Amino acid sequence: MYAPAVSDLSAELWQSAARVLDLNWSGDHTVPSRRLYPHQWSWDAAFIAVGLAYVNPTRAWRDLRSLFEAQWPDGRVPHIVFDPDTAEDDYFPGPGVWNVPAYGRRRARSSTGLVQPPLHALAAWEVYRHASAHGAACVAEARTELAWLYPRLVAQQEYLAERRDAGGTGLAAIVHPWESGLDNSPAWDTVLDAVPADMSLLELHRRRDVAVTDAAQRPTDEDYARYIGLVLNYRDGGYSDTELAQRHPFAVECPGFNSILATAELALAQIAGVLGRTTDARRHRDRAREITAVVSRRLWDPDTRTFRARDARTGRLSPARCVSGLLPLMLPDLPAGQADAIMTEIRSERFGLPAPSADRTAPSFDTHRYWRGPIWINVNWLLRRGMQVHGHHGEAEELRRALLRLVHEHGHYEYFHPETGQGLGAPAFSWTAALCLDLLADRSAPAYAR
Ligand code: 2M8
Repeated sequence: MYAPAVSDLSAELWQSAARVLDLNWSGDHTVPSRRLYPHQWSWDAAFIAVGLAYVNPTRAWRDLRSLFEAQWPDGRVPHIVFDPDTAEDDYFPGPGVWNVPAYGRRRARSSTGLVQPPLHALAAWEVYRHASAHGAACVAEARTELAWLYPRLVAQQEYLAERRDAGGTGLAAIVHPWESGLDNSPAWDTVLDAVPADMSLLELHRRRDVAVTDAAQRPTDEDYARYIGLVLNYRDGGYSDTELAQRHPFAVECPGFNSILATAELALAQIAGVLGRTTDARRHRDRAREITAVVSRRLWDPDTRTFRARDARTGRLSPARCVSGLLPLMLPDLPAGQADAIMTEIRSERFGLPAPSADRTAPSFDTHRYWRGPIWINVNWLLRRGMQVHGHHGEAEELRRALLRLVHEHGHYEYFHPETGQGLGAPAFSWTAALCLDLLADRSAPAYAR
């Protein structure tokens, strides 16, 4: 097994992280957590591949392939791909609720109709970039896999850019909080207030998450009633994106999601370069610049000098300051004044390092509840990349060490109490383990070609 030589490497942490990934390998893909999330999740697969690049690159490619084999004909990559060997009752809402046909070659695997942040191009690039450490056979494998993935990654971007531009602004809108990956973030509160919470839906369908995790660490029943209502509305419209803003009560432009969308274009430019597609590489870089310009213009609140989610239906910015508003830092072409403002926000009492998922000083801040306060490793990993992109190497290193200390002391939990560090949610959680491997190896992030 490959182990990097870094001074503060904890052999124990490395071994335990690799063990978590082994434990969660299903034989076809890696599950986020055996008990809580027994299927394959989209953006989890990307973070997981970043870690597998060190310990099992073949499995990293297998994970990505497995996800993209379930891609829809319209290009969308589903947020969950269901494992046909897992019982309907083991996850709610399961395949019976979504009622999606199995797309692709592997006909038994159905999926949801939602998406998640498109991090896969970045993950594929990271796995490729690391292949040479494993020898010539791995480099050859990586080239084959990149060539297979490239057109699929492009189709994923096209779906988001063309079908999800609900506001006609050049940004992709999410149609459900689950699409952000930051499910019950306060960023969605004002939009969700206008979505009816039909509690009878929870009598029809029993929540499984609160049977296996502490309910105080999960979204409330009211949140879930709204989530299910939104799923049913989108499903009953045939998962169509036509006239979204008119037909669907939730269409939101998230700064985190769109920053990842632009980052994906930069990773695609690198991949196209390796595949000898020079014109495509230029086109991807142009797209990244275009998306960055719209994020910078449309999701920026000049009064508070922060990035916010925008309701594509009403045009209103969310009043909540959340970790998603810090993620435009990942964009190399973000104007320096905005990047500096994000760093000021990170250093303020509202956040600090590692960054909690939401503003510590807001009344909605909750130290235990899911995306409303706890610290998550994945968004901090993205923030660290942003700090490197904008030259804040000292703080990026401080963050790397703080994240490793947190996991070392408390375990590979899904999320962490923002004051005590206590592990919350699922133990033995895949992306925490996977990103620990990357943080331990401490490869510096690439300066993206502009
Ligand atoms: C959480 O979301 C799922 C729904 O997609 C859930 O709560 O059941 C989120 O943290 C999401 O970002 C993550 O991808 C998923 C699996 O880890 O869990």
